[in-house]
Amino acid sequence: MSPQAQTKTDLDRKSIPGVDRLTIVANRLPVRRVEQGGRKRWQRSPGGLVSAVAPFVERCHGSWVGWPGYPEKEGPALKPFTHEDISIRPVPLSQDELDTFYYGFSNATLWPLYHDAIRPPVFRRSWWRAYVHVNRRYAQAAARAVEPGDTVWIHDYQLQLVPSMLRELVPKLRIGFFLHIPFPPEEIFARLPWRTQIIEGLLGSDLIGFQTKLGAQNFSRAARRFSAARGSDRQLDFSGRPIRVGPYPISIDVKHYEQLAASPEIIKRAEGLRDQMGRNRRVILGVDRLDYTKGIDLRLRAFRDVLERGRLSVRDCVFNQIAVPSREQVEQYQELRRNVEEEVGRINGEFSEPGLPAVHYHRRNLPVEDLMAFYLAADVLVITPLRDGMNLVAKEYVASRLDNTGVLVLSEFAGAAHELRSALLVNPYDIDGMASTLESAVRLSDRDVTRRMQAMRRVVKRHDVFKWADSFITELTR
Ligand code: GDG
Repeated sequence: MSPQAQTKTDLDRKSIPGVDRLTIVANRLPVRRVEQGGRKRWQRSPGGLVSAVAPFVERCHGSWVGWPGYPEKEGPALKPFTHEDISIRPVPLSQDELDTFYYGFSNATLWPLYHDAIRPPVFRRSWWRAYVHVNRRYAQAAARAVEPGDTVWIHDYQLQLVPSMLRELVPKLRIGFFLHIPFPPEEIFARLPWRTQIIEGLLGSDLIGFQTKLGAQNFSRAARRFSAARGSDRQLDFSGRPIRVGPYPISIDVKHYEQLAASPEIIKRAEGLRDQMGRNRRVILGVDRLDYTKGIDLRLRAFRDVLERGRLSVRDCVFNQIAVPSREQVEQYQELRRNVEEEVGRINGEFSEPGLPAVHYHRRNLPVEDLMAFYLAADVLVITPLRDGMNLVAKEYVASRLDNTGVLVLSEFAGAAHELRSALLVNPYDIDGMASTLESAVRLSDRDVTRRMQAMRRVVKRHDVFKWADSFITELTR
């Protein structure tokens, strides 16, 4: 049975009480346009959100409102269409809207602000106006897709004004909102010139979900301070309506990753990687979007430290960094790329030996089969974000380690650290601490490795992405 067929069968056994029709509103549609043999067609997009949520929407014959993934061109607008039982409602965005709403306000204002202001957020009034305008367009597209009494689930930081805008357009809706990134502490959120509007936008929901308890608390506190909302960390009252707030940690399609990990083709690719990198060397792996929140530069700095002090050598280990290009139009991302590439060059220049590079740097988006082969080939996965909503890579690595081998080094500032307590937890700002932990990870006894991985696999298997979506929708429709 194919992974997808298996997943569908499992889901068909469940039902969603009280949900006849579900509409998802997200920045992107669940489909992307691909060209095959000179013909363009739509294909289901990969990724956790789509694989978790799409099966629910299919069963309800629901709709998905989002951007199709390319700038609007001159000519007739893309009309709604149906793809695999989901009614697709495209929201076209012009290049100018992408520059101001998406790269500007979403990714140069909100993204850094919500990640502890690791980079200074840029506050520009024209970007804010574009954010309001584009959020209204999403709300209008959603309003056209729904009927009174429907359930709507809105996703992420790009669309925080949509809950209240949509409620104004269609009052009798059940509206849920889920934030995939952290919600910052009150004193950081306080800097945002439009903090009250953002809070009031979110308060249009009936249920607001966050990755962690801390995120939920931060939001409730900010809501009480910057709006007229009153109540506790779990329930607020605003405009005469109750709004529930809580943690709903996202997860992955565990069975899908387990099936990929058992595939002979992927096992063969992993063996090939091991042969190429040297059977006697421990393989250390990092996998991230090339984003300054992910701590790639600090992790490489710690690896250099380990080599400099002679605690490990290129004969003992090799570091692989997969860095997926991301938001390259934003200046802070260009700067990060320069820093990372300089550090890789420096480490290789100082420590590589003929046939034994210290770091392999892959700046590309790999096919999922190749990514899985890296997961299987890696003795140690190093995930060291300075702040991360959850981090699905950590969970995917754990799901793919069917034989309970593999060590996870994980930042305590990733949402995943609240669940994966048996990882080797690190503070990514502490270079000495990270260097020692890297060394321990490479030298950890087999017994310890197995014990830790078994514990983490239990956690990940118990709470997969379907449980996540189910628990949110169940609470929303309660
Ligand atoms: C945001 C939040 C939260 C990575 N490299 C390749 C590749 N990937 C896939 C991974 C994983 C996904 O990308 C990355 O997910 P993360 O969760 O690690 O990070 P963000 O993109 O920052 O996601 C995060 C998430 O939303 C969900 O709520 O966990 O905290 O920041 O699935 O496998 N996939 C392929 N090739 C690659 O080279 N095919």
